[in-house]
Amino acid sequence: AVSNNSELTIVLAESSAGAPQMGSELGSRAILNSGLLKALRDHFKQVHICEISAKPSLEEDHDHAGMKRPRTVSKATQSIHELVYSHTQQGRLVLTLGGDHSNAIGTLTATTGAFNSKHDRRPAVICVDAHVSINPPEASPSGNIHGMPLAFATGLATSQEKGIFDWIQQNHLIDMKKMVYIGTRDVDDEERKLIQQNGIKFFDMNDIKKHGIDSVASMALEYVGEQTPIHLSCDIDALDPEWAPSAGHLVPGGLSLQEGELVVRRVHETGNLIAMDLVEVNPTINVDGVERTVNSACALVRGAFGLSV
Ligand code: EXY
Repeated sequence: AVSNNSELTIVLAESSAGAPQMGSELGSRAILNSGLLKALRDHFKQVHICEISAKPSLEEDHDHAGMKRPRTVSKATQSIHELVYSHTQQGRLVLTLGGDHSNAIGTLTATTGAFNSKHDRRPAVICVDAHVSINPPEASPSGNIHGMPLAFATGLATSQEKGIFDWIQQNHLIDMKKMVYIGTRDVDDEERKLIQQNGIKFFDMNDIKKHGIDSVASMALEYVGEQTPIHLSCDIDALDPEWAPSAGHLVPGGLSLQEGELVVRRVHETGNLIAMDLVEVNPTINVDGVERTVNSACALVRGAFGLSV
């Protein structure tokens, strides 16, 4: 196993500054407080909890180079990075509960940086997501940084501007050859080009319909290789809106909860999971569906860490 698996750090990434609407900052606690914390405490020898919030900044945070609220997001993700980096280096598993997907800029750069410095190898990244979220700012149709995390984490996007992602270093960047998407179905033209140009592996919903989720999980895991630490980055919108209606960017035709659970359990069974992100649960959207969405999020976390159903 690549981590000691007996200690878990939970990072509450209570920031929605990367999304067009607020609300996902309430997702972290909604997920944790629905029985999940107790289940995780029963399962792990030790559970550490840390929180990072990004209150809407009172100072000026004007758009920069096609990004909205760049300083607020940069600052929040840098704090997340520092936390996740140190806990990963201590051999702990890390679960980050969002918040919007921009928070993954902090988590992905952290696990990669920590494994690079300690073990001299970069983790694989498995993204379970309806989107590929790899828009460089200049290509983004919206300017929302939650559509950009993989661009910054791979180095396809960079910023030299003081206070705007200038903290990201070369040795934090994830390996595009060890990256795979599962569940994609809403990809911008520019994103499609980048995926093709860089040979990034993906299994979209058509692949899942064609091969079945179990074969797709096998192919994805085979692609990343045995003995490779895995960072699992889950956006709740990978699931069909039926299973996760309280999310900001609903795309029909997604994974059933059962399919989502199968993927995360297969990741668990490798014994190589080092970190998981669960982002974009927004309790202010489709209020009637919050419980359902939170339950789905919990099921994915439980599956990824091998808790009983
Ligand atoms: N590709 C679109 C954009 O960059 O604005 C939409 C991104 C939505 C990201 C969602 C929440 O994870």
